[in-house]
Amino acid sequence: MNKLAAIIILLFPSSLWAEQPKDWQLGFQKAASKSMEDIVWFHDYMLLPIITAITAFVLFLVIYACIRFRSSRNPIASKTSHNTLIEIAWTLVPCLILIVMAVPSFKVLYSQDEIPPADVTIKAIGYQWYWGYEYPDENIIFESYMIEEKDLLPGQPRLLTVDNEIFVPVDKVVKVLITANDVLHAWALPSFGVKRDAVPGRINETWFKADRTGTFYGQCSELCGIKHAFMPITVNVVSQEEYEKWLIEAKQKFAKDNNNKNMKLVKKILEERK
Ligand SMILES: [Cu+2]
Repeated sequence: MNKLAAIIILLFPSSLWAEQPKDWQLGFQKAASKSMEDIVWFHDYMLLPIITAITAFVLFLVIYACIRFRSSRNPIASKTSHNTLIEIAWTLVPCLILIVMAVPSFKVLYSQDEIPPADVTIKAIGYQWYWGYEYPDENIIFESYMIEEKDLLPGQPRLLTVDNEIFVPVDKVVKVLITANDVLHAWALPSFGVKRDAVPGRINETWFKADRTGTFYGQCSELCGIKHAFMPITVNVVSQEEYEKWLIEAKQKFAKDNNNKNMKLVKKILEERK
């Protein structure tokens, strides 16, 4: 029974995993957006069969050549060095394989690149070592730090839980503006098929449309220093009503003006100290 379960898991890895990485995971996390579904399809039904076929074919050729052309059977070695037909074939066939792969690959790439009119815009700013978030249209700004292992509540995943999570509505286009304030970071969320570099002095953009509710985890994906592994990303996908409820709370808790007021206060205190 256990063996059967193991075989099933090996055969269908991407369909079983939820929104966070699991021990001994094979394959992708479960897709939660059209664009990740396209990526999973491209990997499972295009790349994997092609890679398997090429590997099996090359293995067959190597074994065949070892047996058929072994020295005991061919005491006098052949001096053949050219075969026009084979040379044309082994140039053309890989070209055709590349063209066949390129068509769906570019389709996925362009669908990710063209951002539809956004319902929600989020700005993610990478810092050493946490993420800052801004909802520019809502006047919300906050910081999102990882929760240390000793402070985790039961059920909260290690190295993935943050203090302030992002909330987005389900089935809505979320545009993410991504930048950094010190070094290169990357904002990545596997279930949405999203990964973009956060570059200081430059704004990259991407988008996703989550097709189900839940909590989704990602991590910084650009080696950015000693605590690179400790700046996770948590996105709560909720219904429109819950999102609006959160907005009301967040506008009070994370109001941008308050933040500026706090900054003014800090500056005033610092000046007084001088
Ligand atoms: Cu980083």
